[in-house]
Amino acid sequence: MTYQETQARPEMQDAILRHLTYTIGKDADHATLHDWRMALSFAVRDRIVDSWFASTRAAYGAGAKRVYYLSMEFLIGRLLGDALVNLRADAEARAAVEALGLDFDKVLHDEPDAALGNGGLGRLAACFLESLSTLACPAMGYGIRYEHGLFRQSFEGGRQVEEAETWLQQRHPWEFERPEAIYPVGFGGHVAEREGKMVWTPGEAVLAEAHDTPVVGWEGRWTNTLRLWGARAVDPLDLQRFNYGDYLGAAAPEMLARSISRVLYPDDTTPAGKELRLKQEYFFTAASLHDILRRFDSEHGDIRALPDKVAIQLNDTHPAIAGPELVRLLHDERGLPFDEAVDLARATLNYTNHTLLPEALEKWPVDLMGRLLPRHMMLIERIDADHAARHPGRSVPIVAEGEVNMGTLSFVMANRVNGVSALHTELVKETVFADLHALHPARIVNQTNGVTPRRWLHACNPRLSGIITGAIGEAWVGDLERLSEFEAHLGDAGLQEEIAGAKRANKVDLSNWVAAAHGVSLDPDAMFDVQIKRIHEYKRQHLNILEAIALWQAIRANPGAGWTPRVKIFGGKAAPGYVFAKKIIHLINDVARVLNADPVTSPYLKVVFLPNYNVTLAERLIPAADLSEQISTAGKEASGTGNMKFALNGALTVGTLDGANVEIRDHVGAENFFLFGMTAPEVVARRGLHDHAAQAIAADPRLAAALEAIEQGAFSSDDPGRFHDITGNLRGPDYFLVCSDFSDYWRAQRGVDAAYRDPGRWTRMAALNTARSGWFSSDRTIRGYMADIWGAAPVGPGA
Ligand code: 26W
Repeated sequence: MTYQETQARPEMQDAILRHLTYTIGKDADHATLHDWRMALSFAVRDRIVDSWFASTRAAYGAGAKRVYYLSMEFLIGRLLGDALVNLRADAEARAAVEALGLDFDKVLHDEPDAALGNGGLGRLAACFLESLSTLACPAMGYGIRYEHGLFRQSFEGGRQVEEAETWLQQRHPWEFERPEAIYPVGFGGHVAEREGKMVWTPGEAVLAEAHDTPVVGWEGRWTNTLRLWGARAVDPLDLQRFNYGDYLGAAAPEMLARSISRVLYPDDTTPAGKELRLKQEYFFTAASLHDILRRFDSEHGDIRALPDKVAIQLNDTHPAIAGPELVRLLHDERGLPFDEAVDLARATLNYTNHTLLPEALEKWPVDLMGRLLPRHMMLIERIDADHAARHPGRSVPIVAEGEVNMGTLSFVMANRVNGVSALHTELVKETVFADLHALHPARIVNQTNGVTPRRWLHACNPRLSGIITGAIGEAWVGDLERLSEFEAHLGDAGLQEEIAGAKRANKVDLSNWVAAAHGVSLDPDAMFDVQIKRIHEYKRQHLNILEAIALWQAIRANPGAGWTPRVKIFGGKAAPGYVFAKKIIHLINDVARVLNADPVTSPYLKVVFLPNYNVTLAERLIPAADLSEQISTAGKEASGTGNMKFALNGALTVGTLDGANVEIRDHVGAENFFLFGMTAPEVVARRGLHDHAAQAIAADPRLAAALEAIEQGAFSSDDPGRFHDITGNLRGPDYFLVCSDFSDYWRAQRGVDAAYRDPGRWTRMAALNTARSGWFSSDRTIRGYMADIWGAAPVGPGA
């Protein structure tokens, strides 16, 4: 019996009407869809607050160890549906809303996505918070309350166009302002020695104001907090300037301050390297550490107990300044000896690496760091010297060639460092941190990523979820590895029918939505082949479209050869400054235009690029997918998490032995996975060949023909040379080995075609993917962090 069920709660309908009247100030006759959505949100929020208070009290009462997850990104998506599902109130809410004469799905779809992230790293953070609550682990997420999340993407003439995202232009029902939690954060200025102590006097300061969002776990048993910092000026208006009529100058302080939390940087690999980005990183990290120590002091006396009561996780290097900042707070402000401050900080901090791409590892110029954070630069040099002293002749410098290496700093200041898949963690030990691993062989551990089954199966795929619960009960939602019990039922032909029926119904829903939203008709009996993720050369969306061109040419050459109808669906944003990625988007749209208009081939092959890919679009696409494209160059995708969501929803994977694909294939069985391509070591070897691309093209006429078609302007007759930079790259450096993996990719795809032509076999393979993917729950991942890294335990009932 949950906390809520014990309470005589007002009927949902009454609660909605009460909020419409008294919170929104609208009567039912004049209420808009937006008003109803807000009223429903407030009605649901009321129920969460109870669990929230109870969890907060229980955590304080238990004096429990707390986990703090510091991340520049939280790719949350929508919250209303998720809250309803976790409170087990979705059916009740649907009934209440329909009783009020409204369309429940339309009400839910009025909510904008909270797109406070770029991709995998940000979404992982959101899944982790939900699992931390589901496991009743006392935890807080800390991040930035961007006024503008990830840009809105649209296409003009096949090109990506970016617009500012505006989620906060309307009231956000899921946050609570916390004016009492407001801290000054300094920048610049100078450092002086006074009575033997180093004193930093910042040159400027802004205020960090907290906005809290409750994160309710499965069945509403526990609710943690996501605290997002908004920046504002210490004194918002320069009255003198205003009185002189210099209105802009008068507002400048507020504008300047707010620019720190104005917008999310849309880069997900190459750091912008801008001063404002470093200000953002320090702003939220400093405010968070200030808040963490204030809470620690309110519960515990001796700061030396910090590592026993607090575990901090740095989500990549973006909050890496936490190391020097914590040393500054412990040494400069609290007077601990330097070495002790460093050891205490190191025992409290942990760091997760999410990428091996050299260009993604943050390095800040020493002069910029020294100007913006003079005391921290001094402490970084001292930490560097201290580490070198502890490892004479073997140390790895944090500061080198005039840059501060934030990866090395994070490693040196961490108790544990982890990779996000088994392969990635091994590669982290062998490449980017090989020297440091040799110095600290026990520091690197693996925690393979996971996804929350509530949002990514139970909520987004109610048809399949219902079938599973019908067969094995619903315990799987809170304990996903129970999915394995589903396998024993798969011999039942009726059940297989149901599973196939659910997938087809999901595909019909998607086809209807794509037709309504984008005017493209998709045949729900065709194979839905889906690649959705950020656009990047290492993710090889261009390999996928090359195969589409070769398939188109093959169908044209022999239309009657019994081709398996296929729809290739793409989704994904390119960082605005990433020209090559934007070209890939243009190519895919141009190819789609030609192929979809081809009367000979379009019955067998269509290509669609859905704009503005985000969390909500993923929730629409993944349940309707037959084939999941996970085709990155081996050794480049740290883990992937989309791959896990597809497998759970009964899509089969065509993929390389990269990231978590390796573990997915191990769990679902090699016979239920379409493998192709070189392994990570083979990739390194192949790169040794200077003309690897030319050799591959010479050896595969299909590949050659596909490249020629692009070069001759088959898809850009108005500008034949439009994609010569792409074909030039593929014929030349082709660093991500698109050409060398093409033939094997083609082979694998023809195997996919053959399997799809046997619906019984396909459905069985799909169902086995679902049944055997329970391990990829973020609950399992978080249990790993709690045991191996944080030393944290659940609190409350069932602890
Ligand atoms: C500073 C610019 C920047 C911003 C974000 C560089 C790098 C990032 C992220 C680390 C990129 C990212 O999202 N990495 C993805 O993290 C996922 C969660 O662990 C993995 O599943 C993906 O494989 C990895 O690409």
